[in-house]
Amino acid sequence: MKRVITYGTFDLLHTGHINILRRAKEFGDYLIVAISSDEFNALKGKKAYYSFEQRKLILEAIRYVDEVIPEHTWEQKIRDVRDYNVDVFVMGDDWKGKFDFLSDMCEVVYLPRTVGISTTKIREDLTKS
Ligand code: C2G
Repeated sequence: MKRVITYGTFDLLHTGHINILRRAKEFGDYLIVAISSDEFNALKGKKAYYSFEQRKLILEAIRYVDEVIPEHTWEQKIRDVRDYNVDVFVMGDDWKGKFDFLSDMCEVVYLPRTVGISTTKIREDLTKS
């Protein structure tokens, strides 16, 4: 059982999120998604439209996702990789290089972002329309 993990806010779910979740799952058999708590989002300077509980419910309904856990801090990744026996850590390439410190514990993969879509763009387009 090859175990994959990825992290994110996953607010206002869109095809960019679905693409990375589908592709992350292709690296193994079991995909864990650590979604940012509302408090951690504030640390990231983000205010999600959907609460943590709502984003968790939505992520758990996605066929590629096997388990959803909370992301509370930047530092928890090392512990998560260990405690969840993670084989592959996957993130979009806007994070390229930022998590290479995990490479002595698991495979670290950065995948190209889906161009032209983001939660920010959705918000902006909705505001304009
Ligand atoms: N993503 C993507 N294509 C997009 C938008 C997002 O591939 N058009 C990917 C991002 O690269 C990330 C994941 O989807 O891997 C989740 O994106 P966000 O919800 O914006 O998460 P982020 O704020 O990048 O949080 O500790 C890591 C952080 O929690 C990551």
